Amino acid sequence: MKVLALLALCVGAALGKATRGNAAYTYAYNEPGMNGFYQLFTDYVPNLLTSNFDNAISSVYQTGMWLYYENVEYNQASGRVYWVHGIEISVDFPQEYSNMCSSLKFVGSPDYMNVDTWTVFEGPIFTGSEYYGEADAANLGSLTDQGSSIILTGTSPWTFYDGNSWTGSSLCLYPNTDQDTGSQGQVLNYGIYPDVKDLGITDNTIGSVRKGCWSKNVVKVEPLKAEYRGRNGAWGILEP
Ligand SMILES: [Ca+2]
Ligand SMILES: [Ca+2]
Repeated sequence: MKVLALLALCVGAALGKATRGNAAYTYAYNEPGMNGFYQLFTDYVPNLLTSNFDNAISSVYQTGMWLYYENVEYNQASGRVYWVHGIEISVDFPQEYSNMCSSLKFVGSPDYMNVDTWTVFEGPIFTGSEYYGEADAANLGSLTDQGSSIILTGTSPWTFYDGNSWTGSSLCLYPNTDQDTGSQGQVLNYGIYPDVKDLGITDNTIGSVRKGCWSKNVVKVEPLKAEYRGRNGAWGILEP
């Protein structure tokens, strides 16, 4: 039994990232205006029942980018997703959108702010499992030819290819859809792409990723629709 438990722990760790600094944290409250009970989260939580906080979150105070999912396992079953990014940003979720979160995770480096990273998600609107990188990748492991949405952090562009080992058709994405500036002048940059089909990428075809822009196809997109945008952060609701 002990071996089994340990094994489960290792697999779980591989499915998420654990923060070791202040790059990503969220205080989640069960009442609006950062009132009531709260919990501090710094890691991925695939099921908030385990934290005794399922369908409880009404407001948050956070740094970095966090995704809040209506269902467990990052919406293994289809549902809403809230995205929130910023530096010491507070968000009151609207009444009708409160008390729905059943899993959550952060996006980007676990260690430092604004590191050059890319994350490819299995489903659109950042759902399902993910593949995370801070460097070139000749394939995306189990998510090779599975990617349906992408988030970039930091300042570097990345080239995405439909073949393994940087072959096939390609395009460049920049982390330029969103930018936050903190009170000390810290900056966070994001490229938030909820559906690869909107970028001209065929769904489930991403085979490799390379740092820098190595393609003549450079994607330009409209800013992501947000519920709120301010100097130090923004947030929005994505519906499946
Ligand atoms: Ca829920
Ligand atoms: Ca997919």
